[in-house]
Amino acid sequence: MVDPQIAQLIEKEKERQENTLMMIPSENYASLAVLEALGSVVQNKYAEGYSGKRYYQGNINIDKIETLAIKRAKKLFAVPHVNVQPYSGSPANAAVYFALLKPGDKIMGLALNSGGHLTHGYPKITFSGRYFQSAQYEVGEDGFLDYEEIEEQAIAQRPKIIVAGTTAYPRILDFERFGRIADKVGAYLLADISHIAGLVIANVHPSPVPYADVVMTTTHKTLRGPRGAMIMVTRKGLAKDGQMGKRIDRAVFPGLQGGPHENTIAAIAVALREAQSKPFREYGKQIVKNAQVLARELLRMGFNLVSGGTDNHLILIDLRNKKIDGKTAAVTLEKAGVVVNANAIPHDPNPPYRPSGIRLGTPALTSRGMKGREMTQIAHFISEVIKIPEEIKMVKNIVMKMTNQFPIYKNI
Ligand code: DSN
Repeated sequence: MVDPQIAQLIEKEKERQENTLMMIPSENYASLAVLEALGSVVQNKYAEGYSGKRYYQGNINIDKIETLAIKRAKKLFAVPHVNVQPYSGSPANAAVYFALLKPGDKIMGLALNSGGHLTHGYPKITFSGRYFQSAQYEVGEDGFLDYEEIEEQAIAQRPKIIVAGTTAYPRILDFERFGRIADKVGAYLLADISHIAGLVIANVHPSPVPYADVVMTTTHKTLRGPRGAMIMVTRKGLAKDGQMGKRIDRAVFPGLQGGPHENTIAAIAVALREAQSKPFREYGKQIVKNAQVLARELLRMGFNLVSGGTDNHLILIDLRNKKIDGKTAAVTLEKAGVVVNANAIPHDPNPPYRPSGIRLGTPALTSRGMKGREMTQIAHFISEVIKIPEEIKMVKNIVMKMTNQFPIYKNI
């Protein structure tokens, strides 16, 4: 063995993943076929440029891999232009801004503590809030987006781009409405579907493609591929600017990135092939069914859920009535084998490191084949551990029994 220390740590990570309930809603298990492509010799190759126009020789196979990934993404999402090279979601959003905006232009996105993302214009500390002006919209007291208010804000703020995308919003996004608002104020619409791409494919969340100019997604969340991202230009975007695809490509390379990670791109191609299948669409539907059972049971146990429930893969619990903060709850649950993350709730009075909520989701549990029965049990585990921390050991044992019945690589 070349490196027993790392080998042992990887083995331990495998055991940890097998023996715990992975409920961070942005995480998932990539299939063995995806992992195989990711760990293949393709990673040895430099391929700066694009298929047929590389700055390095030796890309005969790489060109075919990247072309196939693009072809599959175009078909799956019904878009005319795709770039599969972004290293991940943040660089992908940076590339969209770099392509469409000038420094100082205004980005309007959902505030972080309303369930947005740092790259959606979070002020002062992120590139999106430092090199651009930013206007942030928020969810209302009921936890839902208020589209009339968003429209009023857009009219007052006149952003150059509106970002419709979330990381902790449990409800359907009305992309059609976002599209109308963007059109009204002459802004581009970027739909960041990183969390919900798999749900869009499964048809359990409306697609933004008819309404947005650009759609960005990471590839490792509900899409269940490797860690990477794709930027898609829609027909609407191309009709506005025939050069939009080229501008996006130039922003990714040479604007922001160097050599693309072609092993990741090969793994994205594999994930996209998997996502074309009927079982994947069934999987997407089951993610939502599972989340809704979990939400219903948590409500029955006296938990307050932001917005009162969920339409998608995630649930945001407001823990204030349970007299525990999100960080303490997440650390306690981890000891029982239930892995969630502490998360701000809308208008959170607590600081970001010790927020008032936890965020949990069902994409990874659903990949293991779990269904409503297990969701009901898991709601009980969560309630027990938060109510009676002395029960941690007992719950951990039951979690182990449950995870043993659902080996990760049986279904995928
Ligand atoms: N870090 C991702 C998430 O957990 O939602 C967003 O980038």
